[in-house]
Amino acid sequence: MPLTHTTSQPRNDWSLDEIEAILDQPFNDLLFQAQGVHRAHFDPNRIQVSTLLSIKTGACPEDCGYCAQSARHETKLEPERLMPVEAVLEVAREARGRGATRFCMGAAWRNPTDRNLDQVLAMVEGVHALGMETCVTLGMLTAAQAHRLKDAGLDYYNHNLDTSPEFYGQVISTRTYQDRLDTLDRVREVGLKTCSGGILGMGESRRDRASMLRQLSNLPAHPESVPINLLVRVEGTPLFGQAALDPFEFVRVVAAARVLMPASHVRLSAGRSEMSDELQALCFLAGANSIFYGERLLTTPNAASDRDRQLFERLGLAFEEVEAERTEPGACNKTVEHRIRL
Ligand code: SAM
Ligand code: DTB
Ligand code: SF4
Repeated sequence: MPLTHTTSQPRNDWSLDEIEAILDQPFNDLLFQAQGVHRAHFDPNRIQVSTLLSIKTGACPEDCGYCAQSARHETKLEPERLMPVEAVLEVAREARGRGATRFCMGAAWRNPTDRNLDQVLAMVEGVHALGMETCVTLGMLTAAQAHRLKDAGLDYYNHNLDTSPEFYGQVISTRTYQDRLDTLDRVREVGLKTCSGGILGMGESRRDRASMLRQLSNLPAHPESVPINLLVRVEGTPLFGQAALDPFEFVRVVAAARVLMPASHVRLSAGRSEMSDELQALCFLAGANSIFYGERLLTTPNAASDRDRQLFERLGLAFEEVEAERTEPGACNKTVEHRIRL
């Protein structure tokens, strides 16, 4: 019996053994399964694009072992205070001018203070007024803060589980896995769309990768966006010397994410600048249908925009944007062609 039917409804009762069995399949069988699921839910030749901006950089009190922005690691990063609202809107306008329609703002905080949040709300309102979709990632939130973000017109909140509950303690000690699940609950409960995924290549096992996918796919509602990051090995972080992950293992996880969360956008996130065109193409074949577009991620370089444009042309892929419900009520998931101007 197949492990999943391509037309089946999304499930949130996956067992770890089922997910491991999906990951353990011969590579060609796994990609065939993922392709079937992908084509049942999406146009396979359209990719959603988001643009990222770090609105507050570095000096973070958390100890995430992968992160350039932790004050506990000796990295070369220059900390920067929370940007003025107008400066953020200037970058957003420029991104919009190049064709971007979703703007994601990241802050190196354990959690925002209410005063910080006031400034972020003004950014969200300003970007929303530009007609762009908005996403922020600010760390842990209270329910009241989640409400305020929703009221300001925020569309998505990014908060990653990062890895399995079992491996988590080897990477982060200053916030618990349950803290992350609690923030995701609060965000979902106020009606925000969730963006949640993890990082591969931190020394975790395949079972850990299955366990992380189980956490994500068994949430009460699948995250609308699932970023799969390949560890960017930043000098000065504890994970700098980590051995490179087998690229086919990365593709397997993308494919399994597609099978487990069939209607979610699976985002090929950090690490693309180190990936060959062929590896990225395999990820798209495995069901990845979203990327970060632009020269930088938060603090590290992203794949160059002209390289992305060429890759998309060579693969016959078009950039798409999912229209926000607010612009066309009842028309969510309507896909429109989205051309990036360089
Ligand atoms: N400070 C907030 C938090 O951690 O919740 C938001 C920003 S944080 C940089 C967002 C996510 O970026 C992390 O959860 C992690 O998954 C990803 N990330 C950070 N550094 C990374 C790296 N070196 N390689 C891959 N992903 C990374
Ligand atoms: C996500 O999953 N990846 C993005 C976004 N969400 C915020 C961040 C990647 C950061 C990569 C390292 C850096 O540039 O600092
Ligand atoms: Fe801080 Fe977020 Fe980096 Fe962790 S991932 S150190 S919380 S900025």
